[in-house]
Amino acid sequence: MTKKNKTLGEFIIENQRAFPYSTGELSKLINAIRLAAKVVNHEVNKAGLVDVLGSSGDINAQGEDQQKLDVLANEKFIQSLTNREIVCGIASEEEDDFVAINSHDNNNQNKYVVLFDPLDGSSNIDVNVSVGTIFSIYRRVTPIGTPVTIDDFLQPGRDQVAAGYVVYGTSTMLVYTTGYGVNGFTLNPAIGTFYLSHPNMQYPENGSIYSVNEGNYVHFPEGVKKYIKYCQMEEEDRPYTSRYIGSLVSDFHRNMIKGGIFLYPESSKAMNGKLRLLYECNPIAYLAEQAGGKASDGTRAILDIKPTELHQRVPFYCGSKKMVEKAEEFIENYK
Ligand code: P6P
Repeated sequence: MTKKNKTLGEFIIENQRAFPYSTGELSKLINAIRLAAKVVNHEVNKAGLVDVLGSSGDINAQGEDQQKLDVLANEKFIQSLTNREIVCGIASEEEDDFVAINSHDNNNQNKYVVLFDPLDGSSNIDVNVSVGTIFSIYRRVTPIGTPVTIDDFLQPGRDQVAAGYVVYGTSTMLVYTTGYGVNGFTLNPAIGTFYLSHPNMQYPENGSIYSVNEGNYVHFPEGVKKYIKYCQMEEEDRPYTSRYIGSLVSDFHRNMIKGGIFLYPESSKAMNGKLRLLYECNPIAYLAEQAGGKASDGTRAILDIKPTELHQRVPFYCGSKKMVEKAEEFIENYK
């Protein structure tokens, strides 16, 4: 049984020992993310006090109004990853194209690329609802020492070497996996240290929470409508409880702890749904599978999808294995 109260730093070192031939770069990468998470946490927590609310006036790659904290979080993560001389390329929801990181000190020998949504759920910032950072890490596929190309970023989620999120909520947590289970660390803001609070997180195989924006119901495919009605029927262990925060990281985090399903379906308004494959669905799907859950686009496992564009969107059904399988059954039967 993993000892609680271990710090994230101790945990990383302990796991580093598990990979005797690793160069420690992945550990340095997680440490860089840890630092950026603490800086962003500080800014998010004081957002209501300092004039960082409201729009920066810029528009991001999604055509969405860019909140100042989005811009700040994006800058902090890029800065932290760049300063540590660890990655060779970065892709962000806030950047139209990927950013090549040329590290002169080690002659471009860095082998990891990082994709992230620096502040997901940012529309919730000025109403004091939890937001999050989501990150996804791959080894580059093009030769080390050459400039990164789009191919280094358009990898299937199954090839991630690590993924995780920071949830800036009632407490700030860093939850991540390197392919050996999911572990959650809670920040003690008084000393700026993350402590192992949720070792070996497991997705309950079943659950009684469903999370979907029911305001889009009329636009959903027939199978999704039928599944939502199934959740609401008074039968067996139902009706389920409806819980929807409108912040992916928060909805996912709650469902991973309590059991449940999150749905962001395609609709007549958005043929591929809203969530982005590379830096929202893939990392969340990797965590879900590592914790024993499931994530699909309604028919295919999210992690098996071969990406074609940096900011592409996919329908997203993620959570307790049996709940996702039941939703897929309805989607299949009413195609
Ligand atoms: P809607 C936040 O903007 C986000 O990208 C996810 O965090 C969240 O799950 C989803 O959009 C909410 O979208 O259309 O229900 O407001």
